[in-house]
Amino acid sequence: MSLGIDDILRSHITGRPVVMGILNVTPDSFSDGGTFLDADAAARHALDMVAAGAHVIDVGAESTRPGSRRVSADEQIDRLRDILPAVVSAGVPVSIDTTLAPVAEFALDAGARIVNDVSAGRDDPDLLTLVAQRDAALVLMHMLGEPKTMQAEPHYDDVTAEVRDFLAERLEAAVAAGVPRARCMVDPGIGFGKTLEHNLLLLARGVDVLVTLDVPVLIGSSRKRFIGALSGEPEPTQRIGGTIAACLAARRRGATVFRVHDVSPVAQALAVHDAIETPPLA
Ligand code: HH2
Repeated sequence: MSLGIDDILRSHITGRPVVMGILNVTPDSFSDGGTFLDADAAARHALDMVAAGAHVIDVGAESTRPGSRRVSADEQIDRLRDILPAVVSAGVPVSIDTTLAPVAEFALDAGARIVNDVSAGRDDPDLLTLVAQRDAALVLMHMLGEPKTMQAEPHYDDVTAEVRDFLAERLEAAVAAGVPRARCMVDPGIGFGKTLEHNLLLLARGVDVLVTLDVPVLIGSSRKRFIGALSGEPEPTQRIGGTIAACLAARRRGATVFRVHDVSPVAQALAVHDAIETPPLA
C-alpha cells in the first residue's frame, strides 16, 4: 500500500509500519557501494524496492560508514543529478540522506520530500532553515562524534538518556528554525559512535524512551556490524536474519519507520509480526 508523507509523519499515532528502502549512489558504502552508480541501475533498484513493499526510498550520495571520507556538496550533487529524477518517478516519497543544505536543496528541487540528516542539523547551519522553508519532512539522527572517528571507544554514562536528551534538544533546534515538530522523526543512530552493547540497549530500552518524544522513531539497523558481531557473519549482504530480528524488536517497542536494504523480507516480517501482535477483533 502506498503511503503519503502525512501517513509517514503520523505513523507513531496510527501504528502503521513504514519501510524505507536504501539506495546508495556511492562507490564506497559498506554493503552496496558501487552497485547503483548508473542512473538505470539505480532507477531499476528503486522500482524493485517499491514493488517489494518500500513506502519511501532514501537516496544517499555520501557513505557515513565508520572511517569514511567526507564528500563535497558538488560531488554529491554530481552523483545525484541523473539518478534523482528517475527515483522520484518510482512514485513513492523520496528522502535525501545528506547533512549539507546545497545537496538537500538540489534533491528537494528534484522532488524529494524528506531530508534525512545524520548530523541532526549540526553539520550545516542552513539545513534546518531550508527544511522549514520548503515544508519538507526531517529525520534527526543521533551520532557521537563524526564518521571518521566515531567508533574509537565511544563512551556514555547512560546511552539511552543521552541519546534521548540529544534528540529532544535537536527537535527543539529544528522547531526554533521553523520546522514544525509534526514534520520531524527521530533516530537513535544504530552504529554511529556506539559499541555492541550501546546498540542493543538502544534497540530495546532506547526505543521505549524515544517513543515518548511523540514523533515517529526510525531505526537503521540494516546489515550493520553489530549483527556481524552477534552472528559471526562477516558479509553484510548475508545479515538479513539479524536485520529482521532488530527491526521486530524495535517494532514491538513502538518504532514505526525501518530503513533497510532488503525490503521484501523485512516487509514480510513486519506484516506477519503485526498480524500476530495486533490480531483483528473476533
Ligand atoms: N545509517 C546509514 C546511513 N544513513 N540514516 C539514518 N537516519 N539512520 C541510519 O541508521 C543510517 C542513515 C549507514 O548505512 P548505509 O547507508 O547502508 O551505509 P553507508 O553510510 O556506508 O552508505
